[in-house]
Amino acid sequence: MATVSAALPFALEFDPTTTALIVIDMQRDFVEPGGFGETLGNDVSLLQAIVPTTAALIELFRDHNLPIIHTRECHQPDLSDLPSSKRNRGAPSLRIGDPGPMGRILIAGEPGADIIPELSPLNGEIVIDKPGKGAFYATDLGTHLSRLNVRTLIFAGVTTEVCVQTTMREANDRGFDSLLVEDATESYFPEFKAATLAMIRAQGGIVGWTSTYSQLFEALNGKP
Ligand code: TIU
Repeated sequence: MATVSAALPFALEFDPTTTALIVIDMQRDFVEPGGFGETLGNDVSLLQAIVPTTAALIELFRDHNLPIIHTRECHQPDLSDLPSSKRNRGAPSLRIGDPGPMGRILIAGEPGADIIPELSPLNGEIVIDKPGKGAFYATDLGTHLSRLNVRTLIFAGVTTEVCVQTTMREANDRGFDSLLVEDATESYFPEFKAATLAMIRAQGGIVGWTSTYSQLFEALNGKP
């Protein structure tokens, strides 16, 4: 067993052999200019700050030979998995499926839907394409986690209050213990990130735990 002693709202004890890392939607469409995030009116440069810590977190799991799952929010080229409510919401400069500078916005197989090169999955790591904000909805994520006997999920990625929080809540309802790594997640809205971290930890960890990367590192490797 390992313990993240400084996790909030209290120490998280977990078994590393039944733990996986899930990196949510670190795609060019959210992190780079010209993609989905920017068409929604966001300053995507804010998200770039977490890339080095997220890369270190992925390396930590690779070093321990623990499962790593990468997700990508994207849709089929024929848009058959895109509800009209999602396509038509708001007033983006480009809608999902429209051609943009990184290919069609949020479409599987287009350059914009790729994970950013700094965090590219290695062969053997699981990549889940998901049509929703939550990674369990309409995917085989649950099947992978049962096959791997995973009980604890460590979360990273973007955006904190949208796809990360939605997936963490889905995981919570399915009986997983979940910890979000604070410096490996980001939002276009700093106040929403802060609120999400507070919500997760509130009421005795109603959704799960939070910690920093170095606190998790210490739990897996001992003090540096
Ligand atoms: N818009 C926003 O903050 N997020 C998303 O649309 N998707 C994810 O969070 N991945």
